[in-house]
Amino acid sequence: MSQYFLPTLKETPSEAQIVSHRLMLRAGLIRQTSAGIYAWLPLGLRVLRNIERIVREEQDRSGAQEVLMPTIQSADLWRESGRYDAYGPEMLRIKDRHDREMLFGPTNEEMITVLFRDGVKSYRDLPKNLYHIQWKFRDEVRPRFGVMRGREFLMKDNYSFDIDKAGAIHSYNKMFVTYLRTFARMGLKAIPMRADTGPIGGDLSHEFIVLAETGESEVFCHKGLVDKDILSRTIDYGADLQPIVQEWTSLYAATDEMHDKAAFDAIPESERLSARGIEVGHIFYFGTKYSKPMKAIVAGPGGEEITVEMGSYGIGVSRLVGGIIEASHDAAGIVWPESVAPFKVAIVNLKPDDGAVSGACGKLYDALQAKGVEVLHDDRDMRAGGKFADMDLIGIPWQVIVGPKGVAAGKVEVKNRKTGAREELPAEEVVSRLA
Ligand code: P5A
Repeated sequence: MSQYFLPTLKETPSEAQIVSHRLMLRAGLIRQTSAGIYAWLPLGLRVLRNIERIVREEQDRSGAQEVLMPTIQSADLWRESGRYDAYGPEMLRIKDRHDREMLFGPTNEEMITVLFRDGVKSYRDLPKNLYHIQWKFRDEVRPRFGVMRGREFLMKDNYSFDIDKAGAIHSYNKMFVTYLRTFARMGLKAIPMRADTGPIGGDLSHEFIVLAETGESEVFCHKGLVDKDILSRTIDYGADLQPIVQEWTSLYAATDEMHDKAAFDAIPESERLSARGIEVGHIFYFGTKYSKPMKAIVAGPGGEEITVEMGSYGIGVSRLVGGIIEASHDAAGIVWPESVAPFKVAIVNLKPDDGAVSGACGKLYDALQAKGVEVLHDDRDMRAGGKFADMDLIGIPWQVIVGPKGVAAGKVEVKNRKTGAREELPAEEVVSRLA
């Protein structure tokens, strides 16, 4: 840590209105560079990458294939679908040196449709599901709450192509289940709720909502969904996923745009929940909205022309960093779930100028690293109180506290950030315990 770029703040930044934004600034995860645009500092970037990794692993597991499309797109591409004029002031429109109209992509339905159209000609090549993890720009009217509603933000977006509606619904269900798994792995309870389709289009859509008082969305659901275990078991993606989707959609859950007051009021009052939440993911089935005007057509078994059925699926990767903090923090700071934590273990060196203590810390550091455990060593020359406060603020799941008395007795103290539980352990046991 004496060498790490970790500019923590003692004061609460006045511009931050919600706890995750305050903690992200205080813990040195991000810095704002323009309204709604952020630089990721080393600690924050590690969390962002961990979230990305989980998203990627679950996409790959579902059978989706990763591509990488550019951030800059041509206006003509969007004229093909008719969305160039429809999108409005949220789109950042730019001109290149030849006066050609370009834009910073707010989403990629058009671009992927062209890639598909040029690459797939026969029904035999279907289904296809392509994803990428790429920066988007939306010139939001009110960028706020840090990375929660940014103007530039990282999204995982994927796009499914099927021969018919039944196939497209299967792809939709697959992503529905993939999202349940993805968010569960991040320690989040994200509830699928019927949602409005807005500028993306279509008539079937779910938002994945993490309940939080500071959330921007107003939502209504059956309490049974909150208590329900988000599934984390292995899923056979080839199998019929309808029963799992059914399990989640048979109880009432909707965002305010789709809210059906009469249906909600029919639920016994003690089982109704109206709350606020954070939209961490959003999935859409929109059929031929893009494939028809853009002529994404394949040849069917008899040579007939088939316009492909599509869906698109988004996860707010950068928003999730804030969302996870909203769901997991206490008065002292962030409490990272292990799966996304920037480091799993932090060694708190209470006396860096004491050779025996620093020697013990160095040995522990090397041993943990050799076992593949991500570890941070607080070797800074400052008083213990400040170190403990910083460590709780940045939220590393396990703290190993090493001081002169313990070292003399061959012992260290291990503290769990989440529970606060402390345990004295022989130094040589720490590695096997934490690895
Ligand atoms: C689905 C993927 C789409 O754009 N097209 C491709 C579809 N959906 S969406 O709902 O508009 O966005 C997907 C997710 O991106 C996150 N998100 C944001 N995160 C931070 N700042 C923003 N301004 C922002 N806008 C959207 C959300 O998590 C959303 O669910």
